[in-house]
Amino acid sequence: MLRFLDAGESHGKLLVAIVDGFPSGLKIDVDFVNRQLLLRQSGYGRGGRQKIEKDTVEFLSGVRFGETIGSPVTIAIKNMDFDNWKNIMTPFGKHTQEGKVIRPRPGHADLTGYLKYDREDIRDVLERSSARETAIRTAVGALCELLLKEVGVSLVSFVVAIGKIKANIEFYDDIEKKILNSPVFCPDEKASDLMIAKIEEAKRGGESLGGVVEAIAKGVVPGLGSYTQWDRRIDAQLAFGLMGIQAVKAIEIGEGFGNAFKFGSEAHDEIYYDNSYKRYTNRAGGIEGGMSNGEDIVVKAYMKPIPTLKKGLKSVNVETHEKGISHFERSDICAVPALSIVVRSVLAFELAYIYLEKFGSDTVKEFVKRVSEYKEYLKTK
Ligand code: EPS
Repeated sequence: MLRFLDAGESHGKLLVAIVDGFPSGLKIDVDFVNRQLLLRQSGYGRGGRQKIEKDTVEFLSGVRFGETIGSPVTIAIKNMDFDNWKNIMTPFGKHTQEGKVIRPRPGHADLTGYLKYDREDIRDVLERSSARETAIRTAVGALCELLLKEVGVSLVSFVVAIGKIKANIEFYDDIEKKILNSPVFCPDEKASDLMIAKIEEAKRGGESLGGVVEAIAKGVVPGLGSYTQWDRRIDAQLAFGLMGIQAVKAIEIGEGFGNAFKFGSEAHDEIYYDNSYKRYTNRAGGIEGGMSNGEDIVVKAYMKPIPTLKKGLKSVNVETHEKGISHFERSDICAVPALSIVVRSVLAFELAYIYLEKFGSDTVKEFVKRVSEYKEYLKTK
């Protein structure tokens, strides 16, 4: 079973993850992992922190001579900013009031975390609830994407909305190039410009912005997941993983939201046969009956605006109960472009998990063989 745990505070020494159940024999393309980390950092709308960090992955276990060996893979990313926070984030140093947070941000984990873990300083909560953690999850997902590539699965993700600005996505062959040409990772050039203007408007107003991202997995075999138990449904598993991303408040599979308002004949994807079973449309986002159906898997994640606003929101001082304005020190204005990279990684992890569950194996060699045998079998149906 593929699984991972991660740890690390936003301004602590490092972020770390142990990935367990990863098959042996995968050649690690470190450049690809670092490319994804760089992209996650570089979308338009980020704050000052990204000028300090230079996220790169370090392998601490489970890899020898560039190849996974079957044992747990431990990876780490250093927080460069730790040097500026040593006094505040030290595990054993002298207690300091420096950097103490006492006015919780509405929409953040601040207040409930402070109550739940009985802390005096909200910093103890915000350090771990911070979306900085998505850096290590991006690295885990990038590893999984390398594994999926071995069985012909490819992923792409992009931004479809920032605030009220919506993109008109047309599927060009060179979509990846169009995504990377856009500072907000949106393949619609016009919308991309409007999104940048919207982020600037938010910046001037001391505001923050949310939005929507889409991720697509191509080349996924039919039959992943199962209708036989509720918790084996692939749509349930994908939604679980994706909802676990900070600030994501809704997940859509295919045209899940829109289909609720249509007649059945407008919502379903009619079937034809052309060497394999195909659909005229893909409104279901590649999933029917809790199983992949062989079409592209299409998911969207909806992100709320970041709760750290320069202009602040009404809050309360937790030491005096006096009215006040929520805490602000430094923040991103919009992290939706970053989310597109994180969603791609989380989708890769969930798909790798489900692939290994069906074709489970200890080695990449076996895994690839079993998937290709299954593809041969499908041709006989
Ligand atoms: C975050 C607050 C900001 C973000 C951070 C997430 O950090 P800081 O308080 O240091 O300015 O930049 O995200 C990252 C550091 C990252 O790498 O994504 C928060 O409160 O969630």
